[in-house]
Amino acid sequence: MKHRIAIISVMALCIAALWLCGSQIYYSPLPLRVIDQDGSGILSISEILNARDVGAREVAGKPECIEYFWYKDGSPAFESCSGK
Ligand SMILES: [Ca+2]
Repeated sequence: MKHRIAIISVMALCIAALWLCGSQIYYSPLPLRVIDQDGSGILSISEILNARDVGAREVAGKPECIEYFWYKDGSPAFESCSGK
């Protein structure tokens, strides 16, 4: 019985961790290639946790564009233009 409870607890933790990672990626305004900051092709835990740590600001001279920047240092992460 104790083993069953331990297994169920570990499974619940794994599901919660997967849900957290998935929601971080899903709700991030950044594309996966930008979230993968080191370009390794694999998203690390720190990259996933940073995925939503971005702000948005207008781009001077480009009213149709929004620049996403990293909160940690204000450096630009990604620019999205509506293409009008
Ligand atoms: Ca990576």
